[in-house]
Amino acid sequence: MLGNTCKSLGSVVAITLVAAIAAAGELERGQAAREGARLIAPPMQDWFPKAPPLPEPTGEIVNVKNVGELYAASDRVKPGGTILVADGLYRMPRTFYIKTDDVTLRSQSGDRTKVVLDFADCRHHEGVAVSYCSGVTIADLTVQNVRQNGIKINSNHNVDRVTIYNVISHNVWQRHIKGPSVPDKDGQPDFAEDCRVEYCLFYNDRPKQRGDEPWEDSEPRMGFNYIGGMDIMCAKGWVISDNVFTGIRGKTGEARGAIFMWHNGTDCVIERNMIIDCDTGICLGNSSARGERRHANGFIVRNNFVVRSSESNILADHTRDCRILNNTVHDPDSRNGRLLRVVHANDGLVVANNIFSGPRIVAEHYEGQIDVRNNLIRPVGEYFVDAAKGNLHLTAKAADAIDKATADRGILTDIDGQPRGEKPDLGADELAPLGKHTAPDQR
Ligand SMILES: [Ca+2]
Repeated sequence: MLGNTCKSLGSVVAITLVAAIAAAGELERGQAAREGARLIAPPMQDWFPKAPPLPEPTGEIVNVKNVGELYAASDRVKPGGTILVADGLYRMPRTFYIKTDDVTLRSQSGDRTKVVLDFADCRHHEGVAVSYCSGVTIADLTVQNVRQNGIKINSNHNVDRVTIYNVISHNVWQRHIKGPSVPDKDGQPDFAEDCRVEYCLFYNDRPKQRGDEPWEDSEPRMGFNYIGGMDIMCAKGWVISDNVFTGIRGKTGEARGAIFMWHNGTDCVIERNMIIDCDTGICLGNSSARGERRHANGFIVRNNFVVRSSESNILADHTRDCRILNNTVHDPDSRNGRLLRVVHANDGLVVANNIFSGPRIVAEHYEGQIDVRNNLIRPVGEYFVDAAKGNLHLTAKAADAIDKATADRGILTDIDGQPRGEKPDLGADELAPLGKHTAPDQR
C-alpha cells in the first residue's frame, strides 16, 4: 500500500515520509515501508477519546492520490459525494475550498495520521475553507502548518451543518477553526447552525512567536497572543465534544480560548473535551458588551477536563441561561485564580457539581441572578490519576468528590460515557467500579 503511495507522490515526498518517521522515532524505516507511514507524531494517551469509525461512504466517490487530483475533485464532486484521499503528504499550494452541499472529505484509510494536508508552502493564509454550502464533513485526516485559520467555516456565506470529525489540526497560528460573524437577517440574529466538532485533536508544538503569520508581525500589540483553538461567532445548535486541545499558547501566556464562542451563540453543547496546558480554556463570551443579545445563550458545558489554563480556565462573560456542570478543572498554581471566571451580565447561570482544583474561583461584578452551588474548590491534585499529564480521572482517594454530586437529569454519563448512577461524583469523571474501566494500579 505505501509502496504505491510513494510512487504516486514521487521520490521527494517519499524521502520526506521516511525523514518524518525517523525524526519521530515511531517506526523503523523498513516497517514504515511495509505498513504505511504515520506522517506526524501527535500527543496520544490511552485515556484520550477515541473516534468510532465512520460508516462507509455513500454517493459518488472521487478517489484522489495527489495534490492536483485533490483540487480537481473539489471542483467536480457532485452534491452528496465523497472525496476519498489516499495516504500521503499533500503539499497544498493554496486554500482548499469546499463549495458543494453534503460533500465529505476524508482519508481512505481512516487513519488521520496518514493523510496530511500541509499548508507550509501555501500562498494563502487559510487551509481548508467551506463556503456557500451545507452538510459538509471533513474527517479522518490532518491539517497542519497554516499561518492563520486552519479550517474556516465561512458562516457569513450561508454555511450550516458542517461536521469536523477525527481531524488533527497541528501548528495553526491564529485559529484552528474559525467561524466569523453572520450578518443579521431582517434585523434578527442569523446563525451558523448545527455544526459538530467531534473527536479532533488540536495542538501546537510551541507558543506562537514572531514570524508565524503576517498579521501579528505587522500588528504586534497583542504580543503574539492572537492565537486560539476554536473561535466561533453566531453558532446555534452546535455540539463540540470529545476533543483534545493541548499546547495552544501565546508568547506571553495570553492566548485566546481553546474553545471561544461569542456573538449570539445559542443552545450549544460543549462536553467531554480535554483541554491541557492551553493558556485559556473554555470561553463563553468575552468582555465586549452585546446588550440584550449576549454572547452565549442556553449553553451547556459539562463533563470537560480543563488543566492549567491560567488565563481563564472557564469563563462566562455576557451570557444568559448557561449551565456549567460536572467539569473538572485543575490549575493549582493559577496566577489569576480563575479556575472559573464569571464577569459582567450572566443571568440564569448555573455552576454546579464541578471540581475546581485550585486556589479559588472568581465571580466579580456579575449582573443578574446566578446559582453557584455544590462545587469543590481547593487544590486536590492527589485525587487524580495523573494531573501532571492532564489525566483528571478520579482515584479512590477522591473522598470529597465521590458520591458528592447532586443528581441531574442532564448528566446521565461522564467524560468516558460511563453511567453516573444514583450517587454521582463531582467533576467530569465517574469513578467506575474497580477493574471495570481503569487499571487497578491507577486507583
Ligand atoms: Ca469514568
